[in-house]
Amino acid sequence: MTARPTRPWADWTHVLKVDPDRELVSDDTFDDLFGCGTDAILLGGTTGVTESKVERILEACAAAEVPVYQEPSNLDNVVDAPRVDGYLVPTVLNAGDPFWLVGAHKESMRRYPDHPWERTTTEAYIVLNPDATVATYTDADCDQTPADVAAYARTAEHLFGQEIVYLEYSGTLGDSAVLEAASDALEDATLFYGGGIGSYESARQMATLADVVVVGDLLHEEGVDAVERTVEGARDGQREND
Ligand code: 1GP
Repeated sequence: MTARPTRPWADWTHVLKVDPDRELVSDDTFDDLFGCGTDAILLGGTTGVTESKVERILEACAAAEVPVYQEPSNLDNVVDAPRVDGYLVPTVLNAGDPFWLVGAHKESMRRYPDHPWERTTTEAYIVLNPDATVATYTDADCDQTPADVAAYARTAEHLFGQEIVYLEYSGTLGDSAVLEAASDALEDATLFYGGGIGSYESARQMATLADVVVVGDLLHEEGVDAVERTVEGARDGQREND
């Protein structure tokens, strides 16, 4: 068996988050999606994701060369399949409900003792859009200054050993001062940014500060061509970042 790379996300610039509970726009196919230039596909959504919906997409991914990761949103939709290159499991640092910080994780250890833990990593989420479903779901305290977010980022990296810190503005474009504070605070951890990326320019802008930009809604609302423009923007932003 070929060894899987360690920390592959350190080489990513753009991730496409596919919500198994949502459809592609008409005319788009999964083959279009796999050819859009993204570095990885992340299967995840906050609500309505079931095992069978994830499996349907994994079947479509069978021949795709792009890496496919699952980001399970609850205990009921973890799919253990060889096609899944890895599992990125959110832990929400600013969750009001500790279930989303550690409780769900403990239950997953109880329920899935034989899960492929060797290809499973946590992502330290900081949820920052109070109007997002994920904020309601986790009862997140989104009232965070740039200094707070920097402190969370350092906590994640230095105390909790997190390899990925994820600023989550799902549904809206985030505050670049907050993103910059997180970027400055981190040493080796990879900074993911997600939320409201809808154009070449917004992807470029966020990729000048984040290591990886995550695009979600755009795929389901405007389609693969629009996502391709964000891949170009992210690559250009990353070059400015280097
Ligand atoms: C959502 O961070 C991702 O979890 C991407 O956000 O859907 O707003 O692009 P959008």
